Formats: sequence, structure tokens, C-alpha cells
Amino acid sequence: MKLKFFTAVAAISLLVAAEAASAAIVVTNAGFEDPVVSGYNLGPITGWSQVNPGNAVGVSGVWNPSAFGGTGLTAHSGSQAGFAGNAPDGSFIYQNVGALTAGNTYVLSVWVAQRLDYPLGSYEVALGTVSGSTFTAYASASAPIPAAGSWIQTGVTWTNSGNLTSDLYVILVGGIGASQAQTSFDDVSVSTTADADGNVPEPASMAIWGLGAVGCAVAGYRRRKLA
Ligand SMILES: [Ca+2]
Repeated sequence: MKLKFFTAVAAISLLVAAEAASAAIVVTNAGFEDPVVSGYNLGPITGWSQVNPGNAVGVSGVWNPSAFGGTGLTAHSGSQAGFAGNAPDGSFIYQNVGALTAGNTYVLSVWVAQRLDYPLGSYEVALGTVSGSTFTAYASASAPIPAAGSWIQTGVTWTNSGNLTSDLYVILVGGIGASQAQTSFDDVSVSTTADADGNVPEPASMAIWGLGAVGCAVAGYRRRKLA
């Protein structure tokens, strides 16, 4: 009878686990295909805002690496990518992707490239918040650094354990530190994970989950003992 009890608890905990599902969050112009440019622009970038600290000239925008030529790059997808940089103190682009849900986990993925002819310096991709021309990162990544003339995928995972209800921003910072540094970005995606009901996991269900784990362990022990 004890084994039946543990089996039932294990089944319940599997149901709880199955409720967790990942949902995509819409990122506008995630591939930087809009507006269409023949070589590059210095903004605007549809769906994105630009901050260019310490530089009177806008140094972020979209570009068509193939049309521009001589940089060793093609777009990661489509024909265009975004870029930020050319400033010693880093310029960044950002987008508000909507209100946070308490307890949810958020995953950001971004493709990052370095030109052959411009050093990347360092970059930062982040989930966080923006106020005026400054941002606060909840989680950020500055690695790996792509080889000159190539793309790499990077990103961050962050859990809203502080139950914030403000809006969430994607923040892409290019060209930090080195003179004329520049970073290209493409194919930004954000997803979130919560219960299927959109509920924050309750301590009670987490306790059942934990009890289920104990049940599985006991059942496993019994199986091993029987073998
Ligand atoms: Ca693209």
C-alpha cells in the first residue's frame, strides 16, 4: 500500500512538472530587416530605441553587410542585422517586451557578430529595465566573443523571483571600450516559462513536488532492493 501511495505522489508531481511550458514573447523587428537600407543607417530601427552616450552622432542602426561589403560578414538571417558601437563608452539599443509576470523565468537569445575590419571590443546583452539613457541589467552576458567575421549565439536566463511587475526590456550594448568598436546583432528571441495557468508555483505544490521526488527515490530504492 505504501508503494501505491508513493506511485500516486510521483504521478501528481509529474503533472505539476508537465504544467511548466515555455511561451514566446513577441520581439518586434527581431531580425533587423526593417527599415530596408542599401548599406546602413544610423537609425531609426523599427521597434527599437537607441541610446548613444558620449557621442553626438547616432552610432547604432541597421545594416546590410553584403551590400556594404568588405567586412567579412553576411546577415545571420535575411539580409540585415542591427549594430551598435563606434563609441568608446558603448551605445545600446533596447526594446520594451511587456509586463513581467511574478515568478516567471525569462530566456533571451541573441546572435552576435564581429566585423573583420572593426574590433568588437566587448559587448553586453541583457534583460533588465531602462530609465532615460541608462539601463539596469537583471541578467547579462558578455561572452562568448565571436571570431572576426563570424556570428555566435549568446543569451541569458533570469527568474523574476523578486516578483517585479514592471515592464521587461531587452538591452543590446555594442562596442564597449575599444576605439571604433562595433557589435552586430541579429535574431533576438525571448521566451518565458510559467505554469500552464500562468500561476506562480505555490509553496504547497512545490512541497508536493519535493515529496514526489522523495517518493521516486524510495520507489527506486525498492526496485533496486528487489533486483
Ligand atoms: Ca536579420
